Amino acid sequence: MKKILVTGALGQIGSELVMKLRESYGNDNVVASDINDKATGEVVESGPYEIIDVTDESRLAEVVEKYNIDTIYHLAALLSATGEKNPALAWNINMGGLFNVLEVARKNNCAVCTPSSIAAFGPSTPKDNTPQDTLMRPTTIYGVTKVAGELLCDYYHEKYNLDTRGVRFPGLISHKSLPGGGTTDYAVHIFYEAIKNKKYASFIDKGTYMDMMYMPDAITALVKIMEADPSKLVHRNAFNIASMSFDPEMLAAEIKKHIPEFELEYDVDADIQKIADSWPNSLDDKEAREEWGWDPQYDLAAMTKDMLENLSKKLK
Ligand code: AKB
Repeated sequence: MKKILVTGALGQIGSELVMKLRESYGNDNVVASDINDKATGEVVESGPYEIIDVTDESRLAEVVEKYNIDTIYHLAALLSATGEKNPALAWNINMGGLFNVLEVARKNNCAVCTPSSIAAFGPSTPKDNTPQDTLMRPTTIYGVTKVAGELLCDYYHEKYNLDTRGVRFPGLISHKSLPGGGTTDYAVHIFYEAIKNKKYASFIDKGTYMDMMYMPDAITALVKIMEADPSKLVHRNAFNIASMSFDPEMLAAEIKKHIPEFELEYDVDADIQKIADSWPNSLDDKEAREEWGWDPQYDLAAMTKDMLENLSKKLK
């Protein structure tokens, strides 16, 4: 049986990934960790929980040794909008944290899964149907840490034969935990406001297309890539994955099918818009489909329906 450690376990992805992994591998075999020392809730209460600051390598090593961990899902990171406000902190957490995880994994022979992002691309990348292997010159500190992280994971695989794997996540939409500090967060906030106030002022401008994904597909991707036959993986650490691409108008039109009174307004944040403008409109995920059977289940219509149903119950 696998012994798994998840860093950043209380974040938007972690809080759902931990519960899914515990369902599959058993509660005691999945150790959740986060920097939060006052956390409560299902992640903390349904299995082991450890406080870890990923910039502290010795603490990471202590937990890995204590539980005999063989697989690390490393999710702790600062996102794009927050990163631009404090580039030094973003570098420290994203690169320092990843380096520590890889070193501890090397010394304890753990497999490592770290998500990259559409942010690894930049303005000179082909915008539409962005290929798996292409020009990558990101202009945000978050993007710089993501592309460097992909290369670092490749390096540990090549040099130390460490089993490193990962995907490039688009904006993730979910109803359980809110995202924090991302450029794509508008696509989550819009649902809360649509249900509560029947209107939303978007900080991303009309006509700005970005890839997005519903959380159940994102969780499946993380589980599936770690279960994939390693001999079939050519692009280990940075698979493009995609399921839908839309701009705020398209998303609002879909929401209106369920809430006809809903109104979309704009209050564009120039700094965040600049980040969005530097990212691709849509990725080509052919390699992920071919190499490990990536097959997303939710398109814009299915995601919107499910989000509204679940959030309406939650906000009642
Ligand atoms: C962000 O907006 O920063 C993230 C991402 C696309 O990686 N959601």
